[in-house]
Amino acid sequence: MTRGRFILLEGCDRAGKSTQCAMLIAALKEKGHSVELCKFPDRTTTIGQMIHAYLTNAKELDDRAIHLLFSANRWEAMQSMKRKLEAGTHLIVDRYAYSGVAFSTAKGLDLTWCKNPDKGLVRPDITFFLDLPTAEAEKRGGFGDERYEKRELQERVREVFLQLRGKEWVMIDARETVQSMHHKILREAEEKIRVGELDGRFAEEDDVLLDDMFID
Ligand code: Z5A
Ligand code: MG
Repeated sequence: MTRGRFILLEGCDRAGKSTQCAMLIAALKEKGHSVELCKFPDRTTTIGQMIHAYLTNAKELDDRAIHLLFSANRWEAMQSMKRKLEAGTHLIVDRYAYSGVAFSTAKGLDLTWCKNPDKGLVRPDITFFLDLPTAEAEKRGGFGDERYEKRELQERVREVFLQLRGKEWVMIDARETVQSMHHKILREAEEKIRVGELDGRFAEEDDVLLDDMFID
């Protein structure tokens, strides 16, 4: 049995990450795959509740302290994520360490410092980056409700995201319709899963989970 694939959706605010995660999970399940969603921040844990209080302006925290909480929120999920991947379940992940580094660096923290706490997390097999101009994001539902939903910050976040672009990234124009984005994401995700299952050489090389997020 091959391990599950780690499929990440990252990108700008309101770009449709959560919408696309739900559609991708439904489509892959219908095709008989074992698939689960992981969402960061996971606001259900104790650490996640502290993050939620910060994002909704109910609590003030030092920029470095909140950065470390976002990272800890990923580390606390790591054993369970690894177990699921090793058991052959594909994980569809809604935001991850790229968001962590992009937001904190855009606030003024040092890029290398921001990467350090996430070093060693399991690396995604494929990352879809949903790219949306801030002016378009502002027109979409709910923009402006939380702490980081401000135009200048969002523009800096996008610049850092693009600096972090890895070789596993697939760029998706989030100005397209929900359906058109879904078709592209599903096609690429299925291809990634198919290669993992059928290509012996690839599967063998890639059999071990890559615990090397941000390790050069
Ligand atoms: N953050 C951080 O600082 N550090 C970290 O380590 C992590 C996160 C992991 C909360 O994240 C904040 O935490 C976030 C980054 C920071 N801050 N900001 N800003 P979150 O993931 O909980 O945020 P969210 O509330 O889910 O928003 P989102 O992720 O930005 O939205 P989305 O998932 O990309 O979009 P959506 O919910 O699918 O869709 C948004 C709206 O647009 C909705 O009305 C849709 O119907 C509409 N939509 C979606 N697709 C389309 C298309 N194609 N066309 C037109 N309209 C569309
Ligand atoms: Mg979302």
